[in-house]
Amino acid sequence: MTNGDVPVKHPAVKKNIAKHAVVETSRMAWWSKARFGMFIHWGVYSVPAGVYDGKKMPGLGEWIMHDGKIPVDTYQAYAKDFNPTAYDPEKWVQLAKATGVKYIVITTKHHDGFAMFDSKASDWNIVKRTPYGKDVIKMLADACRKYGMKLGFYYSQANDWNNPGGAAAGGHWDKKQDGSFDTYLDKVAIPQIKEILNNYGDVAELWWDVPTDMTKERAAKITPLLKDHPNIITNNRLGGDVQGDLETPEQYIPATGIPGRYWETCMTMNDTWGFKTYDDHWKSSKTLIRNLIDIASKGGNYLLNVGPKSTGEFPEQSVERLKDMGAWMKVNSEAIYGTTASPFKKLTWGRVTTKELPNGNTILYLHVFDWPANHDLIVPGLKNKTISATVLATGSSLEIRGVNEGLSLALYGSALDQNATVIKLQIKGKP
Ligand code: FHN
Repeated sequence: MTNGDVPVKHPAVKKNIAKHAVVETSRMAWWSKARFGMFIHWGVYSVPAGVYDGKKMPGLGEWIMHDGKIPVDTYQAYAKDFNPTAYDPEKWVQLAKATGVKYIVITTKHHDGFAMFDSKASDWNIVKRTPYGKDVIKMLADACRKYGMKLGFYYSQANDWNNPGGAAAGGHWDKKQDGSFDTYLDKVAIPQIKEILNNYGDVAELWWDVPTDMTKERAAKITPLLKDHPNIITNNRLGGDVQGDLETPEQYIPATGIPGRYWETCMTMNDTWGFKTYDDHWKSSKTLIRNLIDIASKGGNYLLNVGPKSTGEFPEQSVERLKDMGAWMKVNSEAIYGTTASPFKKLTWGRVTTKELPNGNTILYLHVFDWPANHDLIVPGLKNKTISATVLATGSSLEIRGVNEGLSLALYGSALDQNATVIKLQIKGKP
């Protein structure tokens, strides 16, 4: 899994850049300001949680049926043990808000075809097949509405390893899954997309994924379903050359952002989207905070994943990191929300986010990752600008000196954790 700065690799994205200039529209305004969302991958795969036939499975938690070539009847038996009695959606939403997240995108149906909502199109769902028997998507939608959290839905429109005819990257391993893909689309996917669009209130984002066998003709049967929902933001993964609103770099941060497109980097905190008992490659809270800063400094959004357990609780390691991020955001969120990309190409000491003010002035937020040993932070250009500089967290002002290559800012004697320092530069006019 790659993390950090990598060049934009996808030819399709390069094509998008040519085709789709970013047109700031009111429907994207809330999203552009948000900068930070929470992905939630939750399903019946949280029951095996990475273990099948007594073996620790190496792959993604939510891919266990595919990777283990688990027969339909064996896999569907997990539903009998799916009883998330500790599920408390209000607690989830309150933690998301305290973390500084502005929207949540949850899996309503992943590739295993298990609907986390009460679906009339397939009884392979949480209401019909589990002892819990409740519509967890409705419960979450109610909690989001109560606390003013925007809610988006992930839907695996093509891959479905249980409903007959659903696609399966690499082909089905159990004949029970065989069937016509177009019949699956007509009888399961399209009716379920209508259900999630119409039964749970406002949908902020629709997150398609893995468009196996999705032709332009098939995609053209799905896109009209959105015509009565003009404000829903969609991504670039429906298939059939439908570009959607968002590019979706996965597990990496494009080195120069994706100019000309809205983009949302989705990432895990460890090595899996769906919960696994045995996954201990957890990124540090500092890394997660720096990812958020890096992404915002390039003009993108961070969609950070949580994989709840089968009990309905977030893993302890996720909660710990969300609380650390919330503590940082409590002090520094002004330097993330509503900002745009840095005006500088590459800085040795950290990242910059920008805020252009209605009065024509500019705020630059300097996110200092590595304070220079000689205490002098060089900011290129700006030499003859009228500037004031304060430490965001404390308001204490800094000494500024013009130097050849720009501005030198000295921060002496700060008690601040210099790895988390954000300096607010207020500039008269443009940088
Ligand atoms: O196959 C899925 C995977 O399970 C996960 O949902 C990620 C999240 O972006 N998307 C696909 C892999 O690209």
